[in-house]
Amino acid sequence: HSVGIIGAPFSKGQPRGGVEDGPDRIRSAGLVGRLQAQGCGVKDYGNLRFDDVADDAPAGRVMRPRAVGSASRTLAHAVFTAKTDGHTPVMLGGDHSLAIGSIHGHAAAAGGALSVVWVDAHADINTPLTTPTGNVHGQAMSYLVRELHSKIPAIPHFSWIKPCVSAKDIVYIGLRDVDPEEHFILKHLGIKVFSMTEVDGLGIARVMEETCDYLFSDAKKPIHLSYDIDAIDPLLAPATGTPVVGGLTYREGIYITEQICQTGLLSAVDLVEVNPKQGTTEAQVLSTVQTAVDVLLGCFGRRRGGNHPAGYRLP
Ligand code: DIR
Ligand code: MN
Ligand code: MN
Ligand code: MN
Repeated sequence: HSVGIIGAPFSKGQPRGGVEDGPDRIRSAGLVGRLQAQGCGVKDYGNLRFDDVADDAPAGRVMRPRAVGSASRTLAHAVFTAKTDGHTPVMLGGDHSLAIGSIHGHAAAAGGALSVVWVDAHADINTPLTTPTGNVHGQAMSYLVRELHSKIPAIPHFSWIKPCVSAKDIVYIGLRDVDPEEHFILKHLGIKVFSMTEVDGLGIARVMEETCDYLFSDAKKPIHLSYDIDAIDPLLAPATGTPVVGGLTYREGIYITEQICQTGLLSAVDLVEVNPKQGTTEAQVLSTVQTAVDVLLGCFGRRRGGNHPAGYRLP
């Protein structure tokens, strides 16, 4: 594997400061060295710099539309470049509005259809007209899904965004805080959802088996894994903007990545919503950041049963 790390210190898809420190904190926890130690090539593209937008009045309910639209466009280009350089992009957020750019850039580079596995406490599929908060991190998916295109009004700095994912190519895992309008959208479009209720009922092994069966029922497509750290239980990952009780355990959260890695189809990853300022102690921040690192190591071949390099010989 060759991993292309893209830091995206962006927070304007939601109201809380601090999430822009996610990329550097995740790097400081040793991400690059640990990926290399498990045999991954790593190119760190560093942190993106996002344009300041002076006048960014809401567009209808949508908050800070110009900053969000332009940051995601910058990120889309960076992901496209990393992909065409031959790397598997790992976008370190920043908030989840960035998935608009990440998935858009990935789809452009892949040239054909993608599967999206969205691991999150939230569905992030409010449209600009249903959003209760105006925060784009709660709307990211709505701009990407083809079947919602007619429900998306024009928004300044969003006109470059073309829907690039089909509803049937999406799987959600970990949901436990879904707005009524989002729930209607998920049902209406027949989107595959493994909420925490299904994780409880089936167990994570069945959930991942069914996820893979579902995604591979037609053509095997490259997988975009968009992993919101708030999918993990806040007892372990408290340093995030919108924690929700009753989340994935460490073991469930890592098992998801091991199984996605096993498919051999993982093609890009987002790790978002690590917000060091939302931790009340340094221990809380470290627990969140270390969990994020382990999620990423699991995406790129780390197995809890152990690993050894190909061609290893006993001395
Ligand atoms: C809520 C909260 N559904 C919204 N969403 C997210 O703002 O649309 N919180 N993503 O993290
Ligand atoms: Mn999210
Ligand atoms: Mn979330
Ligand atoms: Mn969120």
